[in-house]
Amino acid sequence: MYTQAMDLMGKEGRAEAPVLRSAEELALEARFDERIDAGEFIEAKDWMPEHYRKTLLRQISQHAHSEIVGMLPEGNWITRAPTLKRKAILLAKVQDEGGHGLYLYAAAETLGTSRDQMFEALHQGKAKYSSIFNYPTLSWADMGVIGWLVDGAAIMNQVPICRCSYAPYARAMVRICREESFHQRQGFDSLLTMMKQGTQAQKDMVQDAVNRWWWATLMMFGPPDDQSPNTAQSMRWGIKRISNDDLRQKFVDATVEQAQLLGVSLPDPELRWNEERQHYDFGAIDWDEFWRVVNGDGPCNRERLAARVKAWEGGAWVREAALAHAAKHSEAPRKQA
Ligand code: BYC
Repeated sequence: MYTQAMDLMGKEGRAEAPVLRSAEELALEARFDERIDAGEFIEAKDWMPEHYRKTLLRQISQHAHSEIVGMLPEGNWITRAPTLKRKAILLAKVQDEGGHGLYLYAAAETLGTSRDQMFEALHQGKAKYSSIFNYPTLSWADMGVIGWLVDGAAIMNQVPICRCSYAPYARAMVRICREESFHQRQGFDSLLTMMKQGTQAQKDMVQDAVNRWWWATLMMFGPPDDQSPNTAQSMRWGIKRISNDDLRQKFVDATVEQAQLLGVSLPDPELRWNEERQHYDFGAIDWDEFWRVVNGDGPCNRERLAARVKAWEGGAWVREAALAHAAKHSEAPRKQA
């Protein structure tokens, strides 16, 4: 009656001490797998394997942290935008990123971890966020390039997540992707204006920004598939729909033509169309640099984390005031009664 099975996959998907599971749990898991295979969505109240819950929590909280840390490099340029129109667009975009973070923290909270716990993990350097936000924004052209390349890569990665098997994450992604599409287009438009109507100095500034952001953008999609410990299981569960390498290839294929339209070159001498593969070939990515940045040693890791911790500490009085206000209101009806 109490047959037990060995589960050798630990919470992070890596081999750990065997976990013993009851027959009841195995039956629940078999039913869960059937639902995934049938393309059904999983809701927060539904039974799910612990490893599925932890994998989602890891990805969604990292995604949320990426959105709010991602406000910092662009936020640096709000006061220096060249025109009122560009300032209004940039303000709206940075505000959107904050909103995306909030939808995503809310989706992650449905998995049983509080927002405060997620913030604590970020502030202690235990939680990851996208490597791309550890690079500096050195010129106004970086704003256009972040929109065009970084948001472009984000859309490529995030559209498939709208079909993620976990419904609260999928629902959040639908709205986020609509806004990301505006972000990408405003970046392209800003660069096109500089490339078609700008001075030679402005055109050079755009090319310099493209040269600095291109490789870091390709790294956003994560390590190559054969070095990605999470991809196989996440694809099995319908959390990820397309692998890191396939998304990276789709992004390169789509971006080369956009670069031609803009009149900028991409900094890769090995980039060329491969008739046989019907895809662009591209040069080797510096994965040592990627891991250095992911592990905390990129150009701006310390600065970004310090800015988030400062914002958290500086906002303590707002949280306290909001809680005091809420407590006062929840007491009010009782006093009246
Ligand atoms: N940076 O097994 P893998 C935005 C980690 S924000 C840092 O392939 P997975 C925007 C990975 O977490 C867009 N770490 O993992 C905002 C794992 O470590 P752990 C952000 C990375 O999860 C403001 C390890 O490497 N988008 O658009 O299957 C302004 C092995 O990787 C990175 C998202 O967050 C990286 N680039 O796949 C402008 C999308 N790549 O967790 C724009 C949601 C990998 O085992 N996330 N790692 O310690 C995903 O789609 C997936 O999590 C990833 C990685 C494709 C990123």
